[in-house]
Amino acid sequence: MKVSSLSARQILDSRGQWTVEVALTLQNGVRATASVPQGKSTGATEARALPAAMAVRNIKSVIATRIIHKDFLDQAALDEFLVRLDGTKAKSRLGANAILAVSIAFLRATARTKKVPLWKHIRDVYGIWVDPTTTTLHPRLFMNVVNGGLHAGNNLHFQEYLVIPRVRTFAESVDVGTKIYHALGAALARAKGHGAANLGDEGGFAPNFKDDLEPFRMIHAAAKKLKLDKKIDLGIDAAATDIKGMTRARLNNLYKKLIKEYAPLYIEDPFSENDFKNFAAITAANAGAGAGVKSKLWIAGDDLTTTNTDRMALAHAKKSVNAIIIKPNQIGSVTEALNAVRLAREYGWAVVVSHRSGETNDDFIADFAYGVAADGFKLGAPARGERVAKYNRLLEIEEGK
Ligand code: 2PG
Ligand code: MG
Repeated sequence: MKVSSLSARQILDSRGQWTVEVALTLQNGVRATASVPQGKSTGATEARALPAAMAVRNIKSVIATRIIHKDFLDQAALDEFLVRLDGTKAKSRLGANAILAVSIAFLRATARTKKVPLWKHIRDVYGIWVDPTTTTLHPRLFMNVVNGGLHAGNNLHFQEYLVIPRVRTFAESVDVGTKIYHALGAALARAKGHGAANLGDEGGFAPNFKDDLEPFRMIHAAAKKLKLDKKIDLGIDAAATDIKGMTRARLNNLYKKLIKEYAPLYIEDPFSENDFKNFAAITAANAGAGAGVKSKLWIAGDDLTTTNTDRMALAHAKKSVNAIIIKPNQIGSVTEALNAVRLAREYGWAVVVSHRSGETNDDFIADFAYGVAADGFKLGAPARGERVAKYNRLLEIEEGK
């Protein structure tokens, strides 16, 4: 597979920050574009994204000159070449954003050449048989309906309050989640005034609350009124690395109360990014490492593990988690993100693929989540164009496209 042209430009993400878009053409004339998202509550061990202008310059002046007319056997060959060309551990020379954009555009162009949907091509590249008895072929949707932490200007310590529909299809999941989302918005406006239905970075509601558990009370009440409470699970991304002014003991008490009152399915980053020990304690107390998708509580690493197989090995050795967030832009290439999924499966962890808080309208991540048969897909609220793009792509995938 030969690349005949590669161009790059800056575009805006959903927070009005510059990010990278590339357009790549293969020698067979097939063209594809790709743009990359950007996080705000980023882990310290994530691959380095460079300022968009620098990343664009690197794509044009370094990557393009080195890859055009070179023959790449497959996705892994291209990604390996890019990683070597960068030569640093954190991809800080060329930029993880520069490398990932090229990696995804190449993936998309290859899928188009094969005339198959992107998710199907991802399944081929992933290359391992997906056991239908141990993994869900339809990832469950993790819908972030209340925003706090760094993603909103309110008083919530936790970053994300997740509604996780427990139904069979994407269409039904979207329907259940959206009904609860709308009912919650109306209830918030009634209880706290109209401004309470304003939205945070990921499209969830973002007013001030009485305490960190009030959103759960209100989500549960809204679901119950709609008779949908038995069709959902609840979860949070605490994003605890960025929680200020709460001791570990207070956090632990809050989790105990949360688990007792709401029996959540999912807690992401309950402690800060190097606290492998306290992750292990909450995992052991509630679920047990290795039980993965069958655990009654998934304790997931995000800032802890950063889609990085070295960090994952540490977390595995210390029995810190039984689930993981996978974000391709934390590591910087499609192949490395697939390797992280593969290792998570080896460890028996539940796999939750995730978008970022700063998104573009690129819907690649929906195909990726479905392609690797993730157990969950975290994708924001069903509002704002950059979030809705992912929902609508899932609906298309379900129609076989
Ligand atoms: C997270 C993400 C996505 P960010 O912490 O899981 O929801 O946030 O992209 O800001 O890191
Ligand atoms: Mg997170």
